[in-house]
Amino acid sequence: MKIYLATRNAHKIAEITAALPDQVQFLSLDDIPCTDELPETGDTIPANSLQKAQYIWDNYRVACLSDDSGLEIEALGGKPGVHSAHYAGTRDFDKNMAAVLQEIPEGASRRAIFKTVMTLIIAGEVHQFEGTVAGEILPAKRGTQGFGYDPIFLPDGHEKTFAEMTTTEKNAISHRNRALQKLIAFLRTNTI
Ligand code: ITT
Repeated sequence: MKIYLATRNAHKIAEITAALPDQVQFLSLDDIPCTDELPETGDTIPANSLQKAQYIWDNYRVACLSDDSGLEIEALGGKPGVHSAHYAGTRDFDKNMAAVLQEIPEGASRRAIFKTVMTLIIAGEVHQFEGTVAGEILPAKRGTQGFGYDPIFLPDGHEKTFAEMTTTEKNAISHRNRALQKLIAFLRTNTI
């Protein structure tokens, strides 16, 4: 089956396509073609995820999958959360990491979770899948791979940050892949 991926984030596309089974043909928004900016005005990650997929379904009536993700830091009351992409006012990953590192109070918990909510719309029916991974926020960046907050996130039980891992290593444990595995199980039993 064909699923259009409702995202403009090339890093997400790489991680998702690496994990999707062969029976699923992944297509991009350019294949529709759709050049519109996807709406993301919700207050929560699930709401934003739904908004992006619903926009594609409503306008193009194609099976689609969106991914809305964020980093929730305990000491910051769950921020940056739904605002992860533009936390410091821009999409600059270094500025966003610097902002959260500066805001975590001295001596406070450094516990955090990465969360992904994927929304699949097939034949107008909405299905959501959530994946999370817990870890610690390091005081300084480590590693150059991945994207976003990967250099400051050390997943529990691992010695490497997400930015020190290959895509395969990150995919084995990531929030995104945990959501994807639920999606794949759903597709296996329901549509493909
Ligand atoms: P689309 O809406 O087009 O999918 P986006 O980059 O705007 O792309 P989000 O709204 O979901 O995506 O924002 C997620 C932000 O959270 C992203 O820009 C990163 O800063 C961060 N993020 C999400 N997943 C991440 C991951 O696996 N590793 C590191 N940071 C991540």
